[in-house]
Parts: sequence; C-alpha cells; structure tokens
Amino acid sequence: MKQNHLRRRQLLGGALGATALLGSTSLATAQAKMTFKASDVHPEGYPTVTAVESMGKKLSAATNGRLSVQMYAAMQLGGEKEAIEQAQIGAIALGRVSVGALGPVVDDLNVFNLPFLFRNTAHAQKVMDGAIGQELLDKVTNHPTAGLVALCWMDAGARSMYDTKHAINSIADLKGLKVRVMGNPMFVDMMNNLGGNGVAMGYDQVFTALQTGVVDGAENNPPSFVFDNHFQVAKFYTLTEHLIVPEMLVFSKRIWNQLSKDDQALLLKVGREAQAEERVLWNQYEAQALEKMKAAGINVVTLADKKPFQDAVKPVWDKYGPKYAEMIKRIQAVQ
Ligand code: GTR
Repeated sequence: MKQNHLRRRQLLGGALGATALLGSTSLATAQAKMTFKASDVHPEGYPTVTAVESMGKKLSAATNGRLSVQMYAAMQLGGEKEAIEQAQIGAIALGRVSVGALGPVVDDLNVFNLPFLFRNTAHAQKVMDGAIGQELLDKVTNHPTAGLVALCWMDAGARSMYDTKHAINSIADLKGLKVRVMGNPMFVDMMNNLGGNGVAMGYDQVFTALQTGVVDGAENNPPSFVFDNHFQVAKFYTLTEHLIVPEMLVFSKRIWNQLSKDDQALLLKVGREAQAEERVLWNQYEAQALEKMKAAGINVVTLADKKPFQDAVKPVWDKYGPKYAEMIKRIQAVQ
C-alpha cells in the first residue's frame, strides 16, 4: 500500500512540476508543448481507456504533437476519488470517473445515482445525448468549487450484484451480505435497504477486499466484473441491473484555464468523438465480458421479478429524490 503511494507520488511529480512551470509564463504557455496526464481505474484495452488514448492521438495529430495524452491506466494513480482530487489541483489533466464518485462533488449529478431511475441503458443514452446530458455537463463545468471541466459522457452499462457466497435468486438472499458500493452515501443506503450491509470503498480496494473476505460481494457491470478480475473470486452474478450510472471524462480547470480558446475547442471536439467511440467499444466489451463469464462457469442469475428490489429502494427515493423532483420528471419523460 505504502509503495503504491510512493509510486503514485513519483508519477505525479512530473505533472506538478510542469503545471508550476506553466503558471509562470502565461501567454507563451498557450502554445507550449503539453502532455496531459490521464487516469483511469480500468486496464489497457478497456473501452474508456482506449477512447481516451484515441482522443490523445487525435490531439497530437491536430497540433503536430504539441498536445498529447499520457494514459495512466489500471489505477496506477489510485482510485477515482484520487483522480478527482488530482485533476482539481492540476496534478493530472484528465480523469475518467463514474458519476457515482462525482456526485459528492457536484450534487446535481446524484440524480443519476438513484437506483432504477432509467428504464434501460438505451434510455440512459438518450438522456446523456440530449438536453439533460448537456445541462449536467455544464453543471460540472460551471460549478464554483469543483475545479473541473466536463468534456463528455461515457457509457458504463448497468450494474448488477455479485458475491463469493451463494447465488442471489431473490432479495432475501442478499440479507446480511457485506457488499462493497462506491463512495457515495446514496449507495450505502441503497444496499442497506436491499437487506445487505453497504460498505463504501474505493475501487482500488475491491479486489483485495473480495479476496480476503472483508466484503462478501460488490456490484458492477459485466466488463468491470470480468476485466478487473473480480470474477476470479466472486462466482455468483445476479442481473439485478439496479443502477445505470454514466461516467464522465473531466478535465482539470486549472490546466484548462492555461489553454488557448482554440485548444479548448479542440478538446471539446475530440471529447465528443471519444464519447461516440467509447459507446461502440462498450457494446463489444460487454458482450465479450458475458461470454467470458459463461466460459469461466460463473453462475449468472436472471431475476424473474425485479419488483421486490425496486420496492425495497423506495426509502432511497424518499430521502434523496425530492430535491431532484423536476429533473426526475424530465428524465422519465425522455422516450
Ligand atoms: C466501474 C466504473 C468505474 C468505477 C467502478 C466502481 O464500473 O467504470 O469508473 O466507478 O465501477 O465501482 O468504483
């Protein structure tokens, strides 16, 4: 753990140095060569990682190598809370993070963290691609203290439960299971209302926690479950699809403010393209993940009835829903 921390500091050292340098020569730096450090918890080959790398290649091509992206995948720089904090101080430029982790920073986003909000992933995509999606990106960018510029959305499918103990065939099977959730109180409440014990922790700790029995289960989409290796230790996966939480690619406002208007416009353009590219990759990866799960003999349970799960999370809606009432209505109206 300590070593990880040291390694992280070494990796970040360069970026901090470069940023400090940039601060001292404002106009000249607008045209200076810059390498944008990017962080993602997922490994190389994961849709979000590939899309950001491909965005970096486009940036380099468009600026004759003046701007580029250096990807630090697979949690080399820590979890998502760390990525957000590093972007805020300008230690990295790009963080690809879940709205689950961003909600505590920009509260408007928490509406997307309500369980069973979207009818399905197609519904979520329609919302992200439309006026509401743009509005929420703007909420991040215009937030007075978040220190982030939202470049685009990224798909992350639907999240389902998995565990190391037994198949979850009905809500009763969740009773007493310690289940890791993302670091956001809404998810702890969600899990507790479903009958489990919600344990909030960073993504960087989940694999070990599952392996050592600190938690009995977690919840995530099939690509995370498979390609971050959780399926090596958790053999039961139940398609609860209780959360459809989109992700965002955010840029450090500190670094953004040092860029020329043209470079900012270019970043927004390649960001939009990254969103479209990631979606195509996502669909392929999700299918691959499901195949790998089958091949590995994972017990995949399809629920005959999700209603008991939906009913159980009503207290979460009662507690967090009212302040988003207008937005919820608008989201539900998107066909
Ligand atoms: C993944 C997501 C990550 C992170 C992770 C988690 O699906 O891509 O951004 O949020 O889940 O559970 O923490």
